[in-house]
Amino acid sequence: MVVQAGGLGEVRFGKPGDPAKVDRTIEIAVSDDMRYSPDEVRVKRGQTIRFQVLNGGELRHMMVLGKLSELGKQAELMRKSPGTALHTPAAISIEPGQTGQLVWQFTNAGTFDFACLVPGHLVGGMKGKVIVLP
Ligand SMILES: [Cu+2]
Repeated sequence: MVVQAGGLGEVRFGKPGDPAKVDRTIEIAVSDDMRYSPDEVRVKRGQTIRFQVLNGGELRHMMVLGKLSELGKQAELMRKSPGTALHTPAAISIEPGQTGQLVWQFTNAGTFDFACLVPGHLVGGMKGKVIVLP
């Protein structure tokens, strides 16, 4: 089954950013205790953010932007069918010991979410918030 990017609502929370026009870099550490640190970030509408995500654990982790309800559905789908491809530009997968980069432009104000969709991780609490200020 193919899940289209629109299923994660990326039109509401922004679009892929231009790596040459990054306004701000935000470092986030992930670990096998199913936490992002920090797990809440604040940005301004229109800003292009480079998320630099360091996986200090021994498991693979992900950072997928979206709305929590949709991320939860996607996580459930991936748990049931582990081969399910995730078709959204708003996602990175980070191998243990690696740093992943996700450049994203937040075009609308609001509160959005991010989560790890590796099976069992979101239900284990692996999620965070992006607050986009007007
Ligand atoms: Cu994870």
